[in-house]
Amino acid sequence: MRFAHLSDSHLGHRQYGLLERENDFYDVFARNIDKIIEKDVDFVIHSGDLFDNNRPSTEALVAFQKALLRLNEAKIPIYAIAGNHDTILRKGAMPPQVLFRDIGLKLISPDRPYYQEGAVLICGLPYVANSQKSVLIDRYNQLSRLAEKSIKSILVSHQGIQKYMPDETAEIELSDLPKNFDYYAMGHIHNYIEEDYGKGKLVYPGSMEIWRTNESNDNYRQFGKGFCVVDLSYDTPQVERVAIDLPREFYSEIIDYDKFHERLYRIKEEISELDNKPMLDLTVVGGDFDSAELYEIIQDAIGKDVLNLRPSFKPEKILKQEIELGKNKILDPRSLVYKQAKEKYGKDEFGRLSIDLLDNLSVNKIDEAKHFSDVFYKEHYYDDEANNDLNSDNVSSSSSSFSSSSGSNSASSISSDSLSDLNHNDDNDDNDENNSNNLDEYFNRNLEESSKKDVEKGSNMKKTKEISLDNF
Ligand SMILES: [Mn+2]
Repeated sequence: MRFAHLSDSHLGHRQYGLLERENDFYDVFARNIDKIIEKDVDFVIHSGDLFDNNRPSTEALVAFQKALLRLNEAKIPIYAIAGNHDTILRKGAMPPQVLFRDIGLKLISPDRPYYQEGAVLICGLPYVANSQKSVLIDRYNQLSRLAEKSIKSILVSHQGIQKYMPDETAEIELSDLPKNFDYYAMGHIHNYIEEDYGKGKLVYPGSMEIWRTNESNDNYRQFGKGFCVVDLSYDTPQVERVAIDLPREFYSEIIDYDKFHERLYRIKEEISELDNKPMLDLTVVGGDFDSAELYEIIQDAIGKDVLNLRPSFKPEKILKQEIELGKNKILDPRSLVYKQAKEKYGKDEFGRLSIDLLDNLSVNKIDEAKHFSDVFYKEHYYDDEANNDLNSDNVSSSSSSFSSSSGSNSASSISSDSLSDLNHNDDNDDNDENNSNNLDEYFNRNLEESSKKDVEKGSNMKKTKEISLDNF
């Protein structure tokens, strides 16, 4: 029994507002599907963030439709969950994946939490937000009980695990995952991660393209971008990494001013060999120079040969300032609000709620933020009876819109709760990416002002959007 595991394809992402980059994402997705068909696997699992946002463009929908039809033709079923990017948080709201259910997509959702594929149980759930951690853990445990009865089992989940995340705002610890699955088909983290866990393997295949500039460094150089082919016929699953070439190179370089001219010349030579214009991020550090002048030199030398040029400059005096600012500079806003809320109210839950509020308010999602506060309030301050009312209310709304005509296999104990309402989506689909330097700079200057004024008013000023905050 062999299957392909992929994740975080982010169809529809138009990096830096460039149509070429949007097409790159479609192109690489199609080539991943080609390769999967060539590998002749028994089925496919997609672990979320199929689309870059919860209202995908027609182009993005068609890109997936094409892939699905080709998999159908090859008689390879595909299972999927929704990630934080492609779900909608509202009672009864449907993720775009629902569109494809009738043409073969096997959507794993609260209404249909598991499927049986031969001897393999495939179960899972869509992304669950930070403040709903207890719900997530309950759900994992329910699914774990199903797995106990199965010969082979796969858990599909789109969450961040603390151990692999750079900040302190992941939803779960590694040990929160039940230990009795054979394979943990994870999504959300864009790096490639493969590890033994319990009796099986835990894998993040990573994103399929470089979605954020810093992904060009991470471990992309070592493992590439792509998917995994997993063979379940061994005691411990065998995982084969399949890297798929990206449509264009992505350079992200830090150059000492001393070596600037030499290195620029080398880059010019390198990129002249490439078939497609690369993306280029250059940071020049140290020394005493005029940034505008240097910018012109770079632009003249290679401006025409790259698709996108993003230079930044840190001459000696700026470097000095950064050292003086010290540690605060590397604190990201999510970690900061998390820490402050946790300290102030003495409980982890408050920290988690504050992250959800920040994520949503910073992109003007007032309704969603309100939803989180409501759920949180009801969970923590209502008595049990009121809580039950809340749950039964959610049952009717989620099953009326979500249940599929053929959803016969779902376990009623699992499907009858409110997870569909707890989906969370950053929807950070603005075209302009922030690199961390800009973010830090901005953060140091404006956090206090903007968080007081803009967030309280509930208006999404452009500035708050600039500090919008999803990592993945
Ligand atoms: Mn993602």
